[in-house]
Amino acid sequence: MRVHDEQSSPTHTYNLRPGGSGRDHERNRDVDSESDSESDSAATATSGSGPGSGSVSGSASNADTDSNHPTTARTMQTSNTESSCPDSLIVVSNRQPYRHTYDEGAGTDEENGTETTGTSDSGSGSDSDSGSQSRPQNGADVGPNSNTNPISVDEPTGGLTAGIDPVLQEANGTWIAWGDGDADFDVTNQRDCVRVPPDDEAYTLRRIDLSEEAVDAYYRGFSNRVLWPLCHGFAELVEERSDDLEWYRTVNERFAAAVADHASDDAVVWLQDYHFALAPRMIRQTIPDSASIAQFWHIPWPSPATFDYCPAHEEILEGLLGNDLLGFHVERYANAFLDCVRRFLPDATVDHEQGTIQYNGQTTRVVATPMGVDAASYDQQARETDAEQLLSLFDRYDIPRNSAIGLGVDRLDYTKGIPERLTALEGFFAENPRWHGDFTFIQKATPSRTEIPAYARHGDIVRSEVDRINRRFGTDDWQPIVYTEDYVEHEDLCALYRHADVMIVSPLIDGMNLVAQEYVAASVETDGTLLLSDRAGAHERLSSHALTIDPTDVSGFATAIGDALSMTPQDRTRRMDALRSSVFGGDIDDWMATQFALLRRVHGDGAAGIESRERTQPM
Ligand code: GDG
Repeated sequence: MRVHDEQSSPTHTYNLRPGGSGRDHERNRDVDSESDSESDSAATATSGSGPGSGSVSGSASNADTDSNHPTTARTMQTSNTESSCPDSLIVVSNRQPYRHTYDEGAGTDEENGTETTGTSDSGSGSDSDSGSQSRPQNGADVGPNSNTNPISVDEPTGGLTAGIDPVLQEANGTWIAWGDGDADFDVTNQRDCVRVPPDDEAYTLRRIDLSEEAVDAYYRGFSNRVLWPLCHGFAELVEERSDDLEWYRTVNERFAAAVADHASDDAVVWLQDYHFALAPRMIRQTIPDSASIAQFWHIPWPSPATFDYCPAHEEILEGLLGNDLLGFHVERYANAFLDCVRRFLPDATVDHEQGTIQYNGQTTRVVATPMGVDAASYDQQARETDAEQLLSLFDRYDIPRNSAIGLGVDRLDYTKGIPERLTALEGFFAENPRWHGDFTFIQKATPSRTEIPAYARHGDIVRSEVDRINRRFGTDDWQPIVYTEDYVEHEDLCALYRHADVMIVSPLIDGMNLVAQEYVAASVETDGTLLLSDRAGAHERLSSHALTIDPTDVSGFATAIGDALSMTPQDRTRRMDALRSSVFGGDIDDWMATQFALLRRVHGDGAAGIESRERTQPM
């Protein structure tokens, strides 16, 4: 079965927009001390030459886009001045979709600590660590400051960022994100806005300028030293530093204030992830009642016993209950959230069956909507791989050409179960000498949050384990584990996915895990096998035809590697066909369409329009 052949190219129209807003763009306030509230037209004059298209004007003549939209109830309104920031759909994320940087040699990438020449990892787009895979557009001219180097623009090429970008282009909406590029504020207007994409301006990117201190405390502090470990059940790794929570509040306030700047009566605000747990309530207090607020929480939600360790846990819950809609990947996280509200906010009315919470006169609907990947594009990219490309990858990594391939692709994060995977591989090689030289495992590990001690320690453990195992089994001609922290180009990643005989996805816990789905989408020969941890959100979608592993059961894990390698071709294909049906049947476009369908219901009818709790899509 060739599932991909049955997929039509995704030309979804998202019937989200509630109509043109005609709101004047008077700024309520601007907490960004660096920027002021100059008029839009004055702001438009910023930067005569800019990146990509060579223009950074706030020109917003996209009414035509809307007129092509078959399901829009009201005609989309062109922004009322050149640099007005349009309304209706407002996306808020930590990571921005486009980043402007000066071409003056490589810098250090915030998210992965590696040198960057315009690529930023990886995936979801909701986080610096899981942001867009980006590719640089070639540089334009200079910004208005003294730096005369050309400017490059990273643009999204994968993951959530790439999924949302065309929707915002269609909706002429607004995206609010941290501006982390060194040229970012040299191309924005005086309201910190720039029209994007650079070569086809369609929506407004509003950048939030954060000081190094703010980033360290909000992002590397409360977000990733407290919320990340807690939500993943690693309470022992929580590191509380004195100012981090206060900075987290401050940064949430700044994003909330930016939302208020752009929110019309019928705005739909869609926040991404755990960097913004407090913002929804702040936003609710400042934007019109008729506007809707939704959030997708991309990581797990912990049990009440674990969440009890969270500083300001009531404040966090109250913040999130500013949302009309709160989404998780899977039911168990949604349920855990409901459990936490019941336990820590006794005044809230929690209806587990309906998935609703009444608190402070507001209803929040909690849903589980598993996220998919852009399956068609992984399929297509994989098909474009040629033999030469594969051979050059074998040569690059010094892999014997006849070797079977195993693959792992992860951020270097303690949740991803890489040490456990290495131990299982060691067990496999110890028990199966006949595979020495004939099976090579490639581990791509993307350094992440390296300034945080728990991550630095984890990276050291992984690297030393790889060395130890390679010393134990390696020969002059063969290393059992090829380990790389280098960024792998999208095309090469798809080639590796396509040709990997075994893909190992073994997190100790994972909100979803996109890599598992990407592998399946790129397995165009249907001859690979997925080993999948029962603790990944993806397991709920893919368990029936992946080989399930408990990542901590080293011996069972090692056996499963052997089972995968010795599986009959028929069994492999049967399983992979079924996996591909799942992955193509619930791709990123389906997920987006689901989000917007839910948003519309919340926006239009409130909780009254919702009959029952949204269930995780069955396989
Ligand atoms: C969070 C949640 C949830 C990695 N290295 C390279 C590269 N990648 C890409 C992969 C994939 C992405 O990074 C990783 O996504 P994951 O979903 O596996 O994990 P997180 O980064 O932890 O994401 C997670 C996700 O948000 C979405 O909600 O699934 O549970 O933790 O897309 O392909 N891509 C390229 N080169 C690399 O070297 N091109």
